[in-house]
Amino acid sequence: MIWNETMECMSRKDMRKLQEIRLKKTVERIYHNCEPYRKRMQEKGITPADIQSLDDIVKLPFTSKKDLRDYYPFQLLSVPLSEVVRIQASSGTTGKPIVVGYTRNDLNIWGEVGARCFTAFGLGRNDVVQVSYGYGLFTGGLGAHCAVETIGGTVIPMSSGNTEKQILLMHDLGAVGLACTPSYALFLADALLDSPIPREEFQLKIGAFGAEPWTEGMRKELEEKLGIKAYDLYGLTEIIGPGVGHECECQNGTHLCEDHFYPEIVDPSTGEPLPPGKTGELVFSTITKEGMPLLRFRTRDLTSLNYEPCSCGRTSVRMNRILGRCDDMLIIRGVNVFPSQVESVICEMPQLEPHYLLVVDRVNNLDTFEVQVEVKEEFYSDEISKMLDLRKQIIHRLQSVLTISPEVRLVEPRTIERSQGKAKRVIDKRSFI
Ligand code: DLL
Repeated sequence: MIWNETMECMSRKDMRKLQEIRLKKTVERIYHNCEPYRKRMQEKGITPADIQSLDDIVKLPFTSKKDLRDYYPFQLLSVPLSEVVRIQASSGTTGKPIVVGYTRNDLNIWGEVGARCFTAFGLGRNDVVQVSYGYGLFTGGLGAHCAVETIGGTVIPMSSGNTEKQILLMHDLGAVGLACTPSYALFLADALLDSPIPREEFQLKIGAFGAEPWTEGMRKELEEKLGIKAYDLYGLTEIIGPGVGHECECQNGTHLCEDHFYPEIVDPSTGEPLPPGKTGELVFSTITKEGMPLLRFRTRDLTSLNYEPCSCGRTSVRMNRILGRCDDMLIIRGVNVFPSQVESVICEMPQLEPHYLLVVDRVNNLDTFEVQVEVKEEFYSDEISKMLDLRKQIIHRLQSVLTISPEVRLVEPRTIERSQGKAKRVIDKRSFI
């Protein structure tokens, strides 16, 4: 099912026309209503009249996370605070959070794009959906909540935590959909296995997973463990929250709601636009938002775009799996390493659980790199030679993917700390030196 066929299946030519009209209007509005943007544009010597087509977008200044911190909390609003009906904030780890204000209309748009996502996952008005993303300032809980309500489904506003109750309600209320981070879904999958309630008594069929990078291997793991179809849900606070993009039944790329969020891919180091298909940093301009519209926001997410029509019938551009964030990339002994590369190796090996941790340090001016990974119960053995052999196999595979060789520490099942929200996969002790 497609929620909004007009928008999701529009010809590429008409989509560009629509985006152009919306971009021009947004630039006009921002220029007149948001001082920091006006100043930036004046510094670059441009006015809204310079933006006549989508190609002119490259003339506009970029916006970064730092700008949102510098203009905290409300200076990037393009409407008076009286028009703002909701505040959300991102789960920043350092300093001030990133605060975003939404007007009533922005919330309607959020509901609309969320509805497209959950419809594409195969959910509808007859389905019960358990939302186990955190509720509060984080956009996951309320974003997924509003999406399910918009399609007329029945939402269980569970939030994260309280595992026993998660399992009890999932069973008793007959949840068909589960919306949470992939790492929390793994945690719930283990809890489900431990539960005395037999799997056949659960109705669960569909997972709406996102908020952190995950691999195809992790999808397979989740689909097998939970007996469901696992779909990618993408979004970020600054743009709107979950609902910026979603997979469809083809599970072959994440469709972006590009009539609302115009995407570009740029070279992360130079900011130069890259052609379709090339991997680089994803950049969004919101072209319908009122409260805090953003121009050319640098997401730090690394991916590529595919403009081929999808066999599901949607024509919207598809984003390939996010490789990681520019700031997640580790440089170890001069080599670029993404946690997702390690995850794909771990998920390929039947002896391993998809729970892992990368520990990087610097000893005597040399980088050390350790991968800790859990071994499945049935493969965990007291026989040292067996464990050494497995360790050797893992090092070998990691080396062929990463081109550097890590230390590997095999740990017992269920010893690596579980996450109820976004997983923490890396401890880089070098940052404290
Ligand atoms: O994580 C919004 C969200 C909530 C998306 C629930 C999906 C589901 P932030 O906390 O601002 O917002 O974090 C945004 O998380 O730039 C990506 O790096 C990462 N991210 C989000 N979704 C995905 C995904 C929410 N499907 C940042 N795949 C983004 C990979 C994702 N990374």
